[in-house]
Amino acid sequence: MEAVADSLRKEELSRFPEPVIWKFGYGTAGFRDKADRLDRVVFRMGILAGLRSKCTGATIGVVVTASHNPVEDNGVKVVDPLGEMLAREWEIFANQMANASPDELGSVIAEIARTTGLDITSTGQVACARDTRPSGKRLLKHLLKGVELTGVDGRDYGLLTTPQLHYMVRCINTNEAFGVPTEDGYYQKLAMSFKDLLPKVLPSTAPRVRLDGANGVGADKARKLVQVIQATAGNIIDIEVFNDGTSGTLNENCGADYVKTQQKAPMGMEVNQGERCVSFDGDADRIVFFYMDSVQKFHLLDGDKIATLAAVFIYERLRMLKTDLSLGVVQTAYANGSATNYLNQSNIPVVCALTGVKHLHHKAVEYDIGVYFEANGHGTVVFSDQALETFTKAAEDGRLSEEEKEAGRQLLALSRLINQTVGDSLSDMLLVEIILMHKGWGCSEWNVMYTDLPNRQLKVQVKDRMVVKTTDFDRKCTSPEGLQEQIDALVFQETGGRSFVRPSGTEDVVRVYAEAEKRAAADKLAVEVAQQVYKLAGGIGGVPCL
Ligand code: G16
Repeated sequence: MEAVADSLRKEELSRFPEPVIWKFGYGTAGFRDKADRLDRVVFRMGILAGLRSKCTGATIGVVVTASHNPVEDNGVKVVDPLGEMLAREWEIFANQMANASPDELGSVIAEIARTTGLDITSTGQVACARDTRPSGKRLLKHLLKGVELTGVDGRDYGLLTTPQLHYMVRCINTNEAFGVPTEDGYYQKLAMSFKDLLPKVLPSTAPRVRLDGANGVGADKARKLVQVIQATAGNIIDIEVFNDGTSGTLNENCGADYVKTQQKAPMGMEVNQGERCVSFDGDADRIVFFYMDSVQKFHLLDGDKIATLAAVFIYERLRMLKTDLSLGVVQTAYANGSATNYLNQSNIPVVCALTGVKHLHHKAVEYDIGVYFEANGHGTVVFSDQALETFTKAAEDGRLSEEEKEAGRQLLALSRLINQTVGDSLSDMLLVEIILMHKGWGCSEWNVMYTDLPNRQLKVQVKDRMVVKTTDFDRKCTSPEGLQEQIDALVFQETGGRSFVRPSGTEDVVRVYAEAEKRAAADKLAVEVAQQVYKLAGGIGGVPCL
């Protein structure tokens, strides 16, 4: 073992002779930073993924992406065997490896091997992919080199959305029970399930969707998906793609994060009254919907609205089946108060988790059907084996009515349409489209399920964002001293007010969220809380404002 670790150390020194100067943390979704600081970390994550593959005896995935972050950033996310996020204990190993000095690296690797009992001589496979960032190719090469040095086979899938890579990993490790591990296999699975879910009476004209691809990898993949749907099921949905990266910059004035946080339509896309629009983020793992009404007012349908729509659709069918399967919705502190109230009133259990889909996913699998979405549009639905078995039996049970059998068939097809491994813009878009078709709704009918409380998100730059510490799923802050008291006092002044702050796990900022009954009050609360963060947590740059 020591000999292997030592040769890795020597190989690294020859590639990256400079000392380790940046401090990295495996944040909300892996390591993220300016791309030019990441070469060594990505190389080391190749080694880590190789070790993880040896340890699990399964294929591990790695995506080079910084998702919603600006184009000059990049990042690396490791994907576990069933397409889920990297196990917590390996996040700790990832941190140790990323921050070790070149001289310590060998012993860190040897310690990981000892602790996990992995056989360093075994083989394995790591599936790698990247988004469209200019730095992606260079970083992917480092990644593959790191994998190779562990004696594991590195497979380069090239340009994929993050959820597509999650899908590949799950397919490979389940011997294709989840699907065929190719890009075409992914489109075929979605297209077939979409076709299976079509209502008996189709809308008179195919739904039309205008798609903001954030100038990222999702734009081209959406076009490919549409082609496969048309070949499979005919012209049943019409999707026009904007911000496809041919002229604009990745995530700049466009994409799901921009639309959600700015609460306005992206640049690069003309939005006419009533048209259904969607925005993906840079690696297509988030989606939000939006439209303009007759007075050109912008309306956002975010992750909360998607979760509610999906949960109600599933709930109605579960009631038809009269099963005792459990259904629950997992949200984060960012969930709009109105969404939580609506679910409570609909008798659908709802719980809160820490920000980061990895946390929501863990909670969601506690239900037979767990719907989880972050308000930012990142989420999916997971189904237990028992739920799938129940739907399969119901779909074919001659003792049930046609309606009941149909409910079973639809839930089964839904479980295939949804990318259960992680939030997936393409799959989530089809999920919403099919539910809207069944309900005969457009965005405006969907939007009136409940009315969002006006809300505002801001970012505050501080010297060290980690001085902000939180508890109660981020809803209260315990440090710096006195900040929570200030927030409480400000919230107290606003009707329906709620606010919290937390350090971002993907950007070097503290995030501020505020909601209240009136738009002006939500904006005022957000600014005032941000100013307290600036004052008490060591703000830098300008004092926060709208
Ligand atoms: C990532 C995570 C999400 C999280 C988001 C923002 O999204 O996957 O779960 O909500 O970051 O995290 P934070 O507020 O900690 O910066 P993405 O789309 O960038 O991968």
